[in-house]
Amino acid sequence: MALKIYGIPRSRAFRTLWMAKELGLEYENIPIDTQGGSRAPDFLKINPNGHIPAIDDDGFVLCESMAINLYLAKKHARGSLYPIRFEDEALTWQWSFWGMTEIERPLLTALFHRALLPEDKRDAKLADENEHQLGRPLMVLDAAVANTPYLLGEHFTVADLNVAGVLSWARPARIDLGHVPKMADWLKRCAERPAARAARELQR
Ligand SMILES: N[C@@H](CCC(=O)N[C@@H](CS)C(=O)NCC(=O)O)C(=O)O
Repeated sequence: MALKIYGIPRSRAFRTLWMAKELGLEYENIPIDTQGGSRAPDFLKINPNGHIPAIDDDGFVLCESMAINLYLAKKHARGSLYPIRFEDEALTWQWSFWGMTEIERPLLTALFHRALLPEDKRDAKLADENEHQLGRPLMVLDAAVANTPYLLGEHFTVADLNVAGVLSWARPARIDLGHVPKMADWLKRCAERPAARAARELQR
């Protein structure tokens, strides 16, 4: 049975769809939306949290975008997208948790208040404050990719995908990346991968 990926591509399910494309997996995308779909009784049986993405991998159900990507990469791509060395695996977790805890919320707040909310509901000051909060973490990321093309070194891994997946909101949120040029180059390298492009196509 093909992997089922629940969630419309214009959501955090984008991260999982990008991973599925990197891995060349056969999958079925079930377009659960955020306008009620994720709270419908049938979907709550899949993810009682009422959030997308979630997957059903031959009966194994999992939610949380970062966990899903770590699972899929470890299952299908140990030694390439998923590292083998314990230390590299730990760094992969570090960067994935970092993406969720250090940058996701301020980035999403800026995105909502600059692009997603109806204009009369946007708070420009709040958006600016949240962009300001991103200053330090983005400098940390800039330093991490100053001397190597990817977070773990020479090769793109799930660590890059998970962090770049979150940072795919930077452009629509109009985050100024001028002070973090190495990070901006890294983000471009990640975003230009064929699998990332293919996943973005699904958002059109
Ligand atoms: N930490 C979760 C967050 C999931 C999440 O909040 N997804 C949003 C869409 S991007 C959602 O399901 N919103 C609809 C709702 O909460 O009803 C993850 O990374 O998977």
